[in-house]
Amino acid sequence: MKINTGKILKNGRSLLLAYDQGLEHGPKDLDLTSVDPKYIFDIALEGMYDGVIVQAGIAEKYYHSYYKDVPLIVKLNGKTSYMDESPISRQNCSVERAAKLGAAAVGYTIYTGSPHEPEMFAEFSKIVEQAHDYGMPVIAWMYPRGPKISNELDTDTLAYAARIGLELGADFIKIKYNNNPEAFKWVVKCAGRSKILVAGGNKMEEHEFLRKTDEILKTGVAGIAVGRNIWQHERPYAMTKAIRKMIHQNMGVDDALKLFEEEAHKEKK
Ligand code: FBP
Repeated sequence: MKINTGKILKNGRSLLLAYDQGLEHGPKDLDLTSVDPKYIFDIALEGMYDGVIVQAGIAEKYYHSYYKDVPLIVKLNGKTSYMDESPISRQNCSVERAAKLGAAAVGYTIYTGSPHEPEMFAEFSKIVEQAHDYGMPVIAWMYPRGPKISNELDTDTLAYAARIGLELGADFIKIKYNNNPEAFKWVVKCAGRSKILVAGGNKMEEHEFLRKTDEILKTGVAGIAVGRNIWQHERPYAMTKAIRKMIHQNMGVDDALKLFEEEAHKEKK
């Protein structure tokens, strides 16, 4: 069966909007605006994202035909911030349910280095098999974490996580950036034909985020899967336009910054 990556990947590049933080971190990440999933789906649609990532419950209640132009990515596992010692994230949604919800792809987090790694490997492998039977691509959040991991951003640790993602059958690997572009190229290499998407992280000042995105894109990744740096931003559409141009039209960071300023000014009016 051919894996249909074309819905979430355009000319080898992808810009995804992540909104599973309500479960992963709790409402502390949200405010009176971003607490409403409709706000995020509207940004995803108008911002022409290549996919929006949510848990099944949110997909079920908020993703409907109006949003059909935004590919839906259903996260199949999740854990709360109460579970940080020896993390395990168990499956809470089947591939079949995701397919019924209209998913273009599914996602699953593996905490490499956790004592519960074997359970997550086993669940993930079944998910890959089932999703591929539907022709659906699988995105693996490869996050080193647990007592054996002293530095989640260590290059060898990230490279190992990326390699595991490839070997377990992930089509895309979502991973954190180590702020070292030369070293990160090795992480990208280790992922082989699995495509790397970099996670956004805590909200930062827009100039910093755009500069970081530019640096990341030069390491050979397919794109980014960003959350808080968009929907916690007071100008999410201006941010989106600038990032989209960088990802899909190779716009340089200085032009992207200029575009952000212009668009932010328009958004203010
Ligand atoms: P952000 O861009 O907001 O960091 O989202 C990316 C993401 O991978 C989310 O999908 C997920 O909820 C979160 O980061 C998990 O990060 P962590 O486990 O480090 O809190």
